[in-house]
This record gives sequence, structure tokens and C-alpha cells, in this order.
Amino acid sequence: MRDRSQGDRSREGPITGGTNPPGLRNRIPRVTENERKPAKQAKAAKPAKVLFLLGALSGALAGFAALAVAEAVAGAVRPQAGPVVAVGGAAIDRTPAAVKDWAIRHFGTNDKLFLQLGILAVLALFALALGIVALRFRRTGATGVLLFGVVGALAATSRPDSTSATDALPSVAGATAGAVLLYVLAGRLTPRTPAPDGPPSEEGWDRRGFVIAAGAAAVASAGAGLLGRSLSSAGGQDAVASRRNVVLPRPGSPARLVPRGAGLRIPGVSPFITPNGDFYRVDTALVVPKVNATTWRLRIHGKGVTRPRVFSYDDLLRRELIERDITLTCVSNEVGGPYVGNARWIGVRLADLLAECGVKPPAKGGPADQLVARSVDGMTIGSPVEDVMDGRDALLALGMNGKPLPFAHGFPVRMVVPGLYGFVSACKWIKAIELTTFDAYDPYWVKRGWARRAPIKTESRIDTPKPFARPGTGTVMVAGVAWAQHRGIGKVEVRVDDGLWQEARLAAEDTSDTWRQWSFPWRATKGGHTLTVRATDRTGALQTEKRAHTIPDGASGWHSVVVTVD
Ligand SMILES: Nc1nc2c(c(=O)[nH]1)N[C@H]1C(S)=C(S)[C@@H](COP(=O)(O)O)O[C@H]1N2
Ligand SMILES: [Mo]
Repeated sequence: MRDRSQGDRSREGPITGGTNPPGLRNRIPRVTENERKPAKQAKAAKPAKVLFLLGALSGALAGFAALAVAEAVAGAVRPQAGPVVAVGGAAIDRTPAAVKDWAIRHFGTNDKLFLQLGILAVLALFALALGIVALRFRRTGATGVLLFGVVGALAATSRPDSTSATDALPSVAGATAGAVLLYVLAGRLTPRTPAPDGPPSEEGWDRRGFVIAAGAAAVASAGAGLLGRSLSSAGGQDAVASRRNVVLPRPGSPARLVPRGAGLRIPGVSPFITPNGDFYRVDTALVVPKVNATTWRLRIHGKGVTRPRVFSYDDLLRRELIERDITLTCVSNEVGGPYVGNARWIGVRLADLLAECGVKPPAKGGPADQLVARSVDGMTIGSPVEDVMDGRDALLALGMNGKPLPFAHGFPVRMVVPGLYGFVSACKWIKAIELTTFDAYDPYWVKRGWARRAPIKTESRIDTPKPFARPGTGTVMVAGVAWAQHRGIGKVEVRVDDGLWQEARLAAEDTSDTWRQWSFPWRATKGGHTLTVRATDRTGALQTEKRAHTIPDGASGWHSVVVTVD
């Protein structure tokens, strides 16, 4: 607002009234009161409209240049330091649990894409507005662009994974480029003061200069954008190479052979082992962290850790590796939802590692009851020490289905604890484990309203037929999966409409830590039908019918599918 009374306005001449949009009146070639004639007024309206659009275009170009330059610099510095990713990450951390839940429900794994598109849309609107503002107030417009840079820089440097003030560079560089460009372009659109002795310029603005500057800026921005893309995809090459070089040794304790018959050959049923490429992914990372395994370290420290230690990737590889089939489930999985998968993990036994560091479970007098895993991207995940050390196969996993962990699933090392939802156990890209208490510390999700302790609930899902399928009469195979990790599935029953519960056939059990397929041949009769499934775990507990939301500790209820038999 300060520049309203200074520079710009005085340079741009008096405000003339008329038929033009507010804020643009001074764009019109100067006319003095007594010069003004109706004909001239009509003529003046036209360039104002054009200028309005060109102002918006300048804003758009400035916004584009700012983002492109920011991405180019981020590509060189750190892809996570780019303004869209940084602001997006900050937004994710501040999103109320209910909104996040809604986003996951509506956009699924695309929620991050929609978030980034949303941010870009907001930026675009502001860019257009600043472009129009700059027509009249060049400095205000340019300053507005700089303010966005400040927001981006603050977001980037306050991200939990930010370790250096250089993370501010992408936003600062981008905003500076955008601000300068807007100032220059708006300058081309500013009426030139006619030379005292010369004729007033007909359009009042520098058309040629604008076209040249705008064109050059568009080309340069596109170039910067492309450069940023190639830099960030080239970045992390060391991590990619370190993953390529990993040779997973044969596990000292291999997984038991999956019994024949654990995988039913029924079309439409989830395969017993979920291939890595199909495994669900849930995390807060807008850019998948690419961690170099050769420089990666894991620190174990905290309460009751009498021998704190730091482990390298090779330290872990040299230990006895165990291989286990474990079904992972996300607490955000709705009844019937897709966020569950079963993989064969290779890793080291976490309880052994903890014991070597002097950790004792609470039952044996250890002072810590919570184990907090911390990731390179600042995630914190808390698990009960009791569970991790009670003899179950809690792993620091290095391999997934015979391959080093994919980057998206936590390379180089992640935790996997049978029986606990991912948000209280399965920290990806882990870098530290701190022993503490539930009283002393609330990890990431707990701060956001989710439960401190969250064992996986007994659940079952109908995979086939799909909702609203139209099978023919005759025998229809109803089939799916059921899980109650670390308790095991004892029984699955199916009900047609309001009929009696009938026992489904269970596929062979791999372990109590894995899901179990089931099938039920149904004599389908014409008409609409509701199929419902429920499971009983090996403790004899029946899956609850009571519907519960995913927040705070997992959805519950029975899964139903409505079909029409033709
Ligand atoms: N670093 C990190 N680890 C994480 C998360 C995360 O957001 N960041 N999400 C957790 C959640 S909620 C789940 S369900 C599992 C999902 O693991 P996946 O993506 O390999 O399926 O990872 C867990 N580990
Ligand atoms: Mo999750």
C-alpha cells in the first residue's frame, strides 16, 4: 500500500474516470477532462480490456516462471525443498484427521496428486490477481510474488526433514525470478509518458517490448521447468545405485513353505502374496525419499538403552536374516477397503537388536513402554515395546518379496510388526529408534487424534463378486480374504440376504500373521441379493458387527456386497 502514494502512481499519471474496470483506469492513454469526448471513451474501453487480460497473462507467466525456477533449483538442492512439495507437506501435517480420512476415502492413493493440483490452482488464481494488480501497482504485484516465496521458504525450512537453510533457496530464487518478470512485464503495459515534443503513443503501452519479454520468459521458464525435472530425476542416483548393488543373502531362518492351497485359484480373489507393484502405499511423503544405503545409519537410543548403538546397512546384512510372511494393514482401511497386503519380508529380528542395546521389555522391568521409530522424512511411529519383544516376528525389514525394499515401501530399512496397524508399527525409511514411554511422547498420528495403541482388528472382505455385479443363476463363487494378524483366522461365514450364516471353506493357513483366503459356492437365484461375510479369529472372538470409523483405531463392521442375479 505504501507504493500507492509513491513511485508508481505518480509515474503513471492521473486517474481518469470512465467506463473501465476499477483499478485499470490509469491504463488508458491520458486524457484530460476537456479532451474527453464520447467517441474517445468508447475507444478507450477496448485497450483497457486487452490490458486487463495482458495483466492476468503477466501474472500467469510470472507464476509459471517462479515455479519453474523454484523446481530447477530444488532439483539441484533437494526435490523435497520445492515450494509445492514443501507447502503440500506442511498442509498434510496440518490437515485434521477427519479431512485426511475424507481425502483418502474419495481420492484413495491419488490424494497427494489432488493436494498438489489444489495448491497449483490456488497459486494460479493468486498469480492472475497479482498480474492485474501489477497493472496499476507494479511494486505491490511484485512484492506479492515475493511474499509467496517467503511462504514457500518458511514451509521448506520448517519441514521435519529439512536440515539446511539452503532449502529456502528454491522458493527464494523462484519468487525473485517471478517478481522481476512481473515488474518488467507490467512495465511494458504501462503507458509511456509521451515525449514533451512528440505525439502521444497511440496504444499507450509497449506492445513489442511486452511480446518479446513475455515470449522470452515463457521459453526460459519452460526450459527451467524441464531442467528441474531432469535434475530431480537424476538426483538420488547414488541411492538408486546403492539399491541396485544390494545382494540379499539367503535368510538364515527362511519362511516356511507356503502350504499348497493357501492360494485359491478363484478369479477375482486377491493373490496370496501381493506383488510389490500392487502393494498399497500409504504415507505422508509427497516425494518418495531416496536414501543411500551406504551412508544410511540406524541409531538406537533412549530410556533404558544401556548400550546405545548405531548400525549401518552392512551391519544389518551381516546378521542372521529371517524371512517371514506378514500381512500389513492400514488403519485407514474402510470395511471392504484395499489398504491391506501380504508380503514375504526379509530382515533382522528387532527384539534381538534391542536386547543387544540393553533394552528390557516392561514386563522384565524395562523403564520404556513405547518404542518410537523416526524416519528420514520426519515421521514418528510409536509401538508398544511389549509387543515388539514378546516373541513375535517384529522385523527391521530389508527385503520385500525377494527384492530389496522398493523406495516407496521404505528402502533401505523399515519396520514390520505382525498384528499392529502400519501407523503404530511399520515405519518406512527408518533412521532412529528411541525408547521412551507412552506418557512422555505422542508420535505423529497420535498428535492428530489417532490411538496410541492399535492392534489390527479381525476383518474379512468379499473380493468376488464385485459390488453391483450381475452374475447369472447357478453356482456363483463368493470368495475373498480375512485377517486377524498374530491371532489367526479360525472361521469365515457367509450370509445371503437375511438367511442363516453358512461356513465358508478356508484356504490353508500360512501363519497366524498372514491373511487367509476363503470361498463359498453360492447357489444364486434370480433377483437382487446382499452377501455378507464375517470372520472369527483363533481366540474364538467373532468379528464385530458394530460399525466404527477408521479414526481412532480402525474401522469395524461386516462387509456386504449387493449383486443382481440375472
Ligand atoms: N516414514 C513413514 N513411514 C510410514 C508411514 C508414513 O507416512 N511415513 N505410514 C505408515 C502407515 S499409516 C502405513 S499403513 C504403512 C504403509 O506401508 P506401505 O506404504 O509400504 O504399504 O507405512 C507406515 N509407515
Ligand atoms: Mo496406515
